[in-house]
Amino acid sequence: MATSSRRSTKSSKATAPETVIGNAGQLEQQAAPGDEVLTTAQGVPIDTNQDSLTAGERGPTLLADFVLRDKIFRFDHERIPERVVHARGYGAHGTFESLADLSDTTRAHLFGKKGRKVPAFVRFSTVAGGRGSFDLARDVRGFAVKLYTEEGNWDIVGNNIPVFFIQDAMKFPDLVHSVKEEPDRGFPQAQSAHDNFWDFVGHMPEATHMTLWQMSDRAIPRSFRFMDGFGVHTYRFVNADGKSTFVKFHWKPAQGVQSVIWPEAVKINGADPDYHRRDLWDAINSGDYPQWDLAVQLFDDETADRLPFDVLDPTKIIPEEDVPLQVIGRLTLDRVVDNEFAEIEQVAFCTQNVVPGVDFTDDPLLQGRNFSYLDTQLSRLGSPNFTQLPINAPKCPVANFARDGHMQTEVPKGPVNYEPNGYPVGERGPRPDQEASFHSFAEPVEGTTRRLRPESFGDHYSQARVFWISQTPVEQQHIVDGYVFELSKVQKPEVRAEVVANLRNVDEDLAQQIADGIGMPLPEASKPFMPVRTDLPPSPQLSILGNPPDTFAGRKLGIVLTDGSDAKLLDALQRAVKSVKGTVELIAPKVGGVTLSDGTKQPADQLLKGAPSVLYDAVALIPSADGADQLSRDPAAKDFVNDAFNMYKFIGVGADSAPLFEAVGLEDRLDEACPTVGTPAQAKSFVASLKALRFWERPVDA
Ligand code: HDE
Repeated sequence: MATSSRRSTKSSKATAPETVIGNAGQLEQQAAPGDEVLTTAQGVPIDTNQDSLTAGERGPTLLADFVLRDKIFRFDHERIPERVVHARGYGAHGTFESLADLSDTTRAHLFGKKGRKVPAFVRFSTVAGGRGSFDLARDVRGFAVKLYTEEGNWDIVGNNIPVFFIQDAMKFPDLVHSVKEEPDRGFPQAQSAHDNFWDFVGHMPEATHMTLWQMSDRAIPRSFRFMDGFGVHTYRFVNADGKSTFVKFHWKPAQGVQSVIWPEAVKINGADPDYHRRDLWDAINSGDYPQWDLAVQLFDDETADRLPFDVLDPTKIIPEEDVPLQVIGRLTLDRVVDNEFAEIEQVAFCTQNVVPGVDFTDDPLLQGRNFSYLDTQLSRLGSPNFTQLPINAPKCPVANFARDGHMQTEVPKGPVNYEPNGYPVGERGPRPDQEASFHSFAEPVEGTTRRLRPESFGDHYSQARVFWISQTPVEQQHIVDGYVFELSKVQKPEVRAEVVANLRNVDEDLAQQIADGIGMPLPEASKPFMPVRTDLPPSPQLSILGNPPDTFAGRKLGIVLTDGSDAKLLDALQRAVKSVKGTVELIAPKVGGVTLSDGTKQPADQLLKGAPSVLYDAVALIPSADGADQLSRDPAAKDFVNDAFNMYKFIGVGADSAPLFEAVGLEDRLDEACPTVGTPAQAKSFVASLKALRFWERPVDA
């Protein structure tokens, strides 16, 4: 907005804004020195922001009131169509640094030398829910990265799950229709737990692998910071000689991968629907910058031919045990957005945004995406000039003969908007440059035009089985629970049967457990297109719990205080958490705080009734004896303890808190993850134990 001197007040009066009281008591702050002057969109300064122009004191509003019309008009058009998928998301700015010289493999300038840095923007998202839905839906998470390189924008538009539901773009509209709200009733919102989704995937054996991932803990991440990212498709790196190497992209979080459990997700969605976006915002603003390594799997045509799956099939992974990961860069997110709409909502990712040295393969899903993303931006952002929006604009020179269009913000100079032309160099406009340019990979292509799925895409179950057998028993139980929950929301028994019939091809025990959980007879197995391979070994890398981060860094301890809580103990807990790079939130019966044992007044971060323990990775309750007595009668305090216990969390049990634990009947069930925390030394050892994150051994249904 304009801030010329004409627009800032010159008044030398007091700096406090002058508050004018209107005829009917309405308050208005008039511009003070340093304020910008309020104007219409056309820049006309206005005298009041409270009242419209009427004829007479109680008379009609006049059409002549251009100030009112300008304001309402701008407001009426504030919303744009939300994304047709991935509508709910959140993002941040950062930097990507190359950690490898890959010039033998790709001519991308970024990887020409170790240490090259480019600005980055990342948007994380859920898929099915609308823009206002909750963060902890059971859903795939989008992980879309825009790298503003010297050779143009490179977008890696990935997910936190390495495979996809379908093999061909032709099925995408059907998939999305099936998972979104059912069209007659307009619900359920942001969840796959309904008939249409399971009906569709039950009829699509190729979706079986992805649904196993979706029912696993991967679909309920603890935070965006604790997720993997995957490019999913096989791409190509192409070097200066035009030689291609296949590449799969993986983002590995330095923070480790971590998820919540389903009963926790259900409660978090009510307690804090913005749990994930708040987490990212808070972490970055506190200087705890999340980082991911960019790792690649590089392989040649011979390796691709040797693998038991088609590398063009996006429902398959390439196990890390077969083609190991190689770290080539690091992404750091270190700046929150200034404006959610201008940056997160208007950012436009396109899979076809690649740079010289990066190219596509014939994965049919990827080919379809290359059309869809550009196309969708037009209906979302309204103009092909969306590339000029600050968040989308490349940070390298852009020069071509594209002109005009809605919302053109550039003012091209000179008479030339075509080529070839006879104007001299300097006036004739831009020209191609062979050396610097993107050259499409010269791929030999032959064959007859046809609409047929390749047979090499036909093994729908073997990798689903690999995923299943690679999980720890706790993770397997979560997968079973996920299916039982979702299929219990399905009303048609035949839809449930179809899904379980497919799962019998993955693992009989899995199918049986789900059937038992639902209380249905085991249906006959569906007939696989190809024999299922039972000889493939597990891939330990596919388990989250088998690869624990072993740190409390970036995690949060919630401490419940009352009047009289031990000041020294609180200090010891806070110091210990800080030393392991975690954070603390203080919770009290009143947010105004408590008076500690030494008489100091300690403000709280949260009101106990507004901060259930599901919001914390671990909790400690250190009330005074009187405080514990009061908490023992407080339903919010009892839920706090019960949930923490039933969700396998570490609980620091204050020395005087017995009445509370007795009130919930846990006094005899406290285990090694519920130690007494009464002294600073106990506080220290309790915090040291938190790196295990959960105590899965706890028999919660005992
Ligand atoms: Fe997307 N997808 N997608 N998708 N997708 C969109 O583009 C589409 C697919 C992914 O934060 C849309 O700008 C088709 C796979 C992410 O802005 C749309 C197909 C993967 C985001 C679209 C797929 C993704 C999108 C909607 C199958 C993981 C959010 C708004 C052929 C590798 C990006 C938009 C953001 C968004 C189409 C499949 C990831 C409609 C046609 C596979 C992370 O263009």
